[in-house]
Amino acid sequence: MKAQKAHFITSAVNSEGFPSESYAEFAFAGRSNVGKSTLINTLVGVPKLARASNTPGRTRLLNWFEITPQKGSPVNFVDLPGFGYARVPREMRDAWRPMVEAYLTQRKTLRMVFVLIDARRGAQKEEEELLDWLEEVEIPACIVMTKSDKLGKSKRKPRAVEIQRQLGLAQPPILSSSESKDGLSDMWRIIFSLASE
Ligand SMILES: Nc1nc2c(ncn2[C@@H]2O[C@H](COP(=O)(O)OP(=O)(O)OP(=O)(O)O)[C@@H](O)[C@H]2O)c(=O)[nH]1
Ligand SMILES: [Mg+2]
Repeated sequence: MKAQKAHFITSAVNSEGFPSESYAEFAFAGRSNVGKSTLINTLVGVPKLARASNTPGRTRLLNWFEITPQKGSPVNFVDLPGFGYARVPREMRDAWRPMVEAYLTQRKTLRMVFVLIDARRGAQKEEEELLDWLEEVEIPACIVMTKSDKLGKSKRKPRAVEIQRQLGLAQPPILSSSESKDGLSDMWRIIFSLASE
């Protein structure tokens, strides 16, 4: 799936900087280096839309992108700052939670949070806490296991089932890869169905 048009809207650190609510919005959350920015770029088919890098902690702001798919109405994607990177200064780490929670609770156009988990690392305390909190505040979440290309083919499905059990999910997580493009069509299906509600 290639978007017809995609552009960066703005970055923000707090609600004063949020752009006005417009199209249905989808946020990408997860540990630093899990592949949030890369997944956005791969979904959209524009390699350098969101800045991806080998340096964890790269995305420290909330970044909005407007995506116009070939069919259907435009949507916004939000690249959230990553958590769990030890070398980020303490004040940055402490700022993460209020910044992200303010966004997630205030945004009326938010339809779903894709919570990314590295297929090899699995879910740790931080991911479990984020998922518990999202459930508590009734924000729909969808788990995506990234970098599935780094697992052998025969290990992928069993790993997804393992994480499903660990997190008590109704369905197994989506297995995604920016290399093989696995999982992207499943994600688009979810995005389109929620955007058109
Ligand atoms: N093999 C493989 N590598 C990936 C995949 N997705 C991301 N990567 C690599 O993982 C690294 C981190 O990716 P980013 O997209 O920058 O991660 P991020 O979650 O945005 O990180 P922060 O901005 O620090 O929170 C980069 O070197 C990517 O090339 C994938 O599906 N497969
Ligand atoms: Mg990033």
